[in-house]
Amino acid sequence: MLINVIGLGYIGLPTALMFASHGSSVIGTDQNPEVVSSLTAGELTFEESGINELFAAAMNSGIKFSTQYAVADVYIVAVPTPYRKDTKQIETSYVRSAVQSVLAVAPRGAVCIVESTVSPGTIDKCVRPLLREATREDVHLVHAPERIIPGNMIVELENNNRTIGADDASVGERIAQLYGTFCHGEIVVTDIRTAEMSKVVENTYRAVNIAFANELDAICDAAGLDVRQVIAVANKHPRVNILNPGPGVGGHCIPVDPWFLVGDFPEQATLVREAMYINEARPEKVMKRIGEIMEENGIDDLAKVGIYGLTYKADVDDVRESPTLQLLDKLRSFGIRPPMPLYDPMVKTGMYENQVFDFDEFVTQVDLVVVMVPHTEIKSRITELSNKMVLDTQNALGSVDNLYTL
Ligand code: SAJ
Repeated sequence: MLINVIGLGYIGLPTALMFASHGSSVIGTDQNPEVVSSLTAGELTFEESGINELFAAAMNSGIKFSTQYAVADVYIVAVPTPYRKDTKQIETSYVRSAVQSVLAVAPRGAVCIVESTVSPGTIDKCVRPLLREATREDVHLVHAPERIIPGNMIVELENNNRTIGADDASVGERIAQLYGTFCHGEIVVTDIRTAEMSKVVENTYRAVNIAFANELDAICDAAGLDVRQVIAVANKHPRVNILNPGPGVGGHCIPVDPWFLVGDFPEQATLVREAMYINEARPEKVMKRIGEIMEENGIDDLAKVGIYGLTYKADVDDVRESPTLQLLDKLRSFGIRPPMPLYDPMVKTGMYENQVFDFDEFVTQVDLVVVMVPHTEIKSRITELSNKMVLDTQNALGSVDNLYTL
C-alpha cells in the first residue's frame, strides 16, 4: 500500500509525515525541486511546533520525496486553492493539474483524495470531468478536507474529527480506516458535496463570529464603552462565547473561504458578505487609530511608528493575507509609501522595504509600537517598551504604560 502525497506545503507535508511515521509507505511529491531537495537532505521547509520530531520519525520510516508522481494506491492532493480577488471565485488550476498528473500514472482502481479546500460543487464541476476526459472513471474520487490550525497542526492532525466525502461508501470506509492509523478523532464518512460544503461552512462560521466581535467594537466605541469589558461580562452567560475584536482576519482560509459562498450564492449569502466587509475594514481602523495617536502626541513622522508583527497570527511564520499586509496595501492605496519600520521575530526573510531584523534596533528607532501580532516574544519583553507608546490592536499585552487600544 503506497500513498503519494501531492503538494508538500503547510498541509501536505505534515500529512505525509504523519502517514509515514504510522506505518504507511509514503512518497511526497512537489513540483518545486528546491522543496524536494531540501526535504531529501533532511531540512524542513517551514517551522511548526513538533514537526522536527515527526520529520525525524518519518525519515526513519523511509519516506521519500520527488518531483515525479508515483504509481500508488492512494493519492492525496494538497495543493493551494487561492481565490481570484476580482471575482471572489476559487482558482482550481493547481488542483486540476495535479489530478490530471495523478490520472496519467494511477493504476486501475486507485483512490484520489482531494484535501485542498474547494468551493462547494468544485469536485463535480472541475475535477470529475477530468476523469471522464481521461477515460479514468475507474479512479475513485474522495474529498477529505483538513481542519488543522497552524501552530498546533501535529496535535490537531492526531486529535481532530475528520470528514471523508466519497461517492462510494465502501471506498469512504476504507479511506477512513487509513486516516484512522494516526487520527484518534471521529471520522465521519459522507458524500462529496456535503464534505465540500461543511468545510467552507466551518470557516464561514468563524468569520461571521469574528465579524460580530469586530462590529461590537465599533458599537462600543460609539457608546463610549470598553468592548473588552462588555464581552467579558457577556461571556459569563453559559451559552455566549464572543470572540476577540482585532486588526483584521488573516490566513489562507477564514478571509478566503466565505467568499466562495458569496460568489456562488450571492442572493442567499448576505450575512456572510456583510461579515466579510466588516472584517476587511479592520486594517483601515488600525490606520485611523495610528493617525489619532500620532496627532494626540505630536508625532508627525511615520518613521517613528513601528509595526510589530507581519504574520497572520501569533507564533507562526505564515504571512498569507495577514492584517499587516492588508494594512500596508491600504496605506499604499492611499498613495502613502509607508516608511514605518517593521519587525517580526518569525519572519527571517526580507519582505518589506523597511523591515528590521532585531528587536532592540526596531524599538530604539520608534516612539509608537503598533502590535499587530501578539507573538510570545513581545509578551515576554513588555518591560522594554516602558518608555514607548504602544497600540495593542489585539489587547494581548495586559498592563503596559502608555497603552492604547483600537
Ligand atoms: N481572529 C480574530 N479574532 C478572534 C480569533 C481570530 O481576529 O477571536 C483572527 C486571527 O488573528 C487570524 C484569523 O482570525 O488573523 C484566523 O485565525 P484562526 O486561528 O481563527 O484560524 P486559521 O486560519 O489559522 O485556521 C482556520 C481554522 N478554522 C476554524 O477554526 C473554523 C482551522 O481549523 C482550519 O483548518 C483552517 O482555518 C483551514 O485550513 O481551513
